[in-house]
Amino acid sequence: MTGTSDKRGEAGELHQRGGETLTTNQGLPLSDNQNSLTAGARGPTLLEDFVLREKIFHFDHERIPERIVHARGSGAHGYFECTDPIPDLTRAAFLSKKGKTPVFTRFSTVAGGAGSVDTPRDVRGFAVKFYTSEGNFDLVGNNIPVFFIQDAMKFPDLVHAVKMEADRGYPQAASAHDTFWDFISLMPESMHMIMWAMSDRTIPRSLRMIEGFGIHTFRLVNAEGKSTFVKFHWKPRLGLQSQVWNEAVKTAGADPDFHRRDLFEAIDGGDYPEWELGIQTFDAEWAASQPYDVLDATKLIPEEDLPVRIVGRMVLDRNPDNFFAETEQAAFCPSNIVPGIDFTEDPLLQGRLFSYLDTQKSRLGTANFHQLPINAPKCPMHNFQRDGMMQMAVPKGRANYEPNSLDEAGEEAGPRAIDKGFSTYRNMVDRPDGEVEKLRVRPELFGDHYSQARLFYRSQTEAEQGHIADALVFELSKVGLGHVVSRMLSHLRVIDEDLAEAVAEGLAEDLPKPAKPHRAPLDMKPSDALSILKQATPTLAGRKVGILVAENSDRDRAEAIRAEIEAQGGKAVLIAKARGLADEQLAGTPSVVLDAVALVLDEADAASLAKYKPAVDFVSDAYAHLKAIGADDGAKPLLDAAGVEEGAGVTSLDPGAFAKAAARRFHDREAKVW
Ligand code: HDE
Repeated sequence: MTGTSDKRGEAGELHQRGGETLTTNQGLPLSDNQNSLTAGARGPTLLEDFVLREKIFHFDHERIPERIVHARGSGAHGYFECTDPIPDLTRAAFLSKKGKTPVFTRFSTVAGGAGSVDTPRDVRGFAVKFYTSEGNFDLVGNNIPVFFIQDAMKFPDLVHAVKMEADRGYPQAASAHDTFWDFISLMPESMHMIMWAMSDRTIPRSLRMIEGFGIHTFRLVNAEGKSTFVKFHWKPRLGLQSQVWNEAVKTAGADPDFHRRDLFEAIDGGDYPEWELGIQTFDAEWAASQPYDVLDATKLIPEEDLPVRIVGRMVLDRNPDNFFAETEQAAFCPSNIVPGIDFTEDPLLQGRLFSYLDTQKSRLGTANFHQLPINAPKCPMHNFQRDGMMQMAVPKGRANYEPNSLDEAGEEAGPRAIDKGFSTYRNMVDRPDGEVEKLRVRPELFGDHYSQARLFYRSQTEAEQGHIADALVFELSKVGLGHVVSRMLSHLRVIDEDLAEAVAEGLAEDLPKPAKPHRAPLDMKPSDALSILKQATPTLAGRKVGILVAENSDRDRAEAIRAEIEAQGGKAVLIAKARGLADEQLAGTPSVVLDAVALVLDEADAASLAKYKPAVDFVSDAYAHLKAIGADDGAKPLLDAAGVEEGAGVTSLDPGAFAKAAARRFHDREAKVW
């Protein structure tokens, strides 16, 4: 009996602490949320306990199927602002006049599960839902402007091949394994994408520092019904920045949520990430004169051939209130378009128009998923679709069909289609004899699989080309099937002989005969816009600098460096081995989560830190990851222990000189460190 009254006391106290009254899902006020209903204090739990049953029942069903691809993602709310309206090109309201449109954006990796790490080598999804006044427009893109395959028919094979292998259930979130490379080696059309996937684009420093691409050619349609082809681009205000592979690997361990945390903290701290929306536009005649087919998603349009025109900007300024309700339940569909935007016959896009709608039913369990707050349009929505599981709306009256004349009897007749509503652009695919031919063939120019792979590779700096070769060596070294490695080398020979040789040497393999291309590759003019390093402009914006201090440090110097970094838009934190001496503790802040380090130490402190592994790693990793290191003579014992040599990027502690170096990475160091 004593037990029973104690229980009541405990529950009562907890209840007092909350604000609102705790209830069941039915609204029944509860007096005890801590103890099951039992027959006596030590007796069995009673089946009657509906409070317990409801709570456990709901918990048992908390999880929903994760996305088959792009399961791991992070989202944020914000707005799109049209700054340069294009009513001449499109009648889409949100692009026709200056003004803001709310958005929700979700970034993702592709291969890993929902709980996988943020920094594997992988493509990043970049999906934006625009809640426009004419309905939701979803621009569901990636951070790479091309794709692995040309036809939706191959997507399930691609995804099966890259995901964990069917029998063994690994590797998680990695393309470095047999089945992926087996598939790729049999798929010449993937070669262009493989160049991008093996480049530093797939190991970004931050989601705030990636580009986005709609990939497919879409149409813009103006008020007169004139169609213009368009490619969509997102360009990050913070510039592009990648990690070094070794750094990405270590980051996966140091902070599995590196990108999610970075996005959340930036927005939480008022440092709102921003992208410009750009378009490349062209007509059918221009398209016909290019050496590639604009309906082929494995091809891009070089910016040098067709400049990107900026029409607006997107700012992400609000974190989700609830990860599950918003980020997890967000349902993007490329088929969500608005009047003034339309599809093309790109066979990859056509397949996507079915898949996304279909998959939401499986993930969210009902055809009414559009009623969830994150998916619901913010403009009025009326139609005759009714019922279904989890119907939230309560339509009135009898008018659930069309046409009807119920209004003649004085009843509500329901909504009507209007002339200026969406109508599909009438692209004439008819032959002169009036017949429409349906074929399962690819257009001839889709058969050029290597020209743009070569263009991408040859547009990179030497350091970036080295990274591509290293990435291929790493990935292929994990492939146990000899013939697959050999087949990949044969493709690389067609892309670029030097690349093939570098990879073959790294793998200690002989070079096989080159692959036989369906169409001989062309030498396209290299494009600087394809290289991260050629476009890089040094900046501290969005970057985080660590200042290592100890007992005897010159605090004024450390603060002067912090002030300079912050004056230039960066973040700076003091780090020390001892809790209490600085903002963060050295053991928990390895330099992989920083962009540059300054060592404000006297010789005694540096000598003692030189015997402390996390301190030596802190410096040697920063050095190996090509980051600026600011130090003076005092830090020498630690620099020596970490193997740091003088040279570019190793500066004094002068705040100006260090801040200048901290704004970039030093790729010329690579030959020394790797
Ligand atoms: Fe997706 N893709 N995809 N994809 N995709 C999905 O839809 C699919 C493709 C992309 O943050 C799925 O809601 C097919 C290209 C992003 O929620 C699924 C094909 C591009 C996201 C699906 C492609 C993408 C997805 C899984 C070949 C870049 C995450 C869950 C025809 C332009 C969206 C879901 C989010 C998600 C199918 C190819 C981007 C299964 C069939 C090309 C960013 O429907």
